[in-house]
Amino acid sequence: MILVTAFGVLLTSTTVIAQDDDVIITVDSTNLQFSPSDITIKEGQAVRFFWSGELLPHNAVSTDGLFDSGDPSRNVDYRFVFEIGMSGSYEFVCEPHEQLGMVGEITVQPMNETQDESEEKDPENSESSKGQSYFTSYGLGLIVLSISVLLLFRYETLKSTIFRKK
Ligand SMILES: [Cu+2]
Repeated sequence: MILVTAFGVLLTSTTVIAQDDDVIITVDSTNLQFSPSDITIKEGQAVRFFWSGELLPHNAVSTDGLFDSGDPSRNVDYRFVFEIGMSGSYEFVCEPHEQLGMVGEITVQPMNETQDESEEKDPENSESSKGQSYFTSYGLGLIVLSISVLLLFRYETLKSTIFRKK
């Protein structure tokens, strides 16, 4: 029972952490600006466009069509997750107020640099395995060569002993 409760608390707390990771973009007091308008996040993080009871209806639409909070509204709660592999820069606008400068930019950084390093290690590994197979075949050839030399040598000595007997 205690374990179940502890697990439940753990599960709840991780969910809360995931939501805490969200970056909330709202509308500032001028009613014509996103706040904050320029943000930097990491892959796997979500951006939440959130406002309620605004004076004017707004929306958030990325210029490349990746995300769209829908029709402009005084109440918006729209969450978009930037998955792994979606690093880059994304500009977004509020369609009714784009001309008034209600625009923003989301910069998504790669998850971590160590992942790239591990990917770089792969070709090295295949190269070393190629080198290994090269040495294996080279060694095998050397063994075959030494055996044939040994046989030839034995044949020669055998021949000479036969000749001596004659
Ligand atoms: Cu707007």
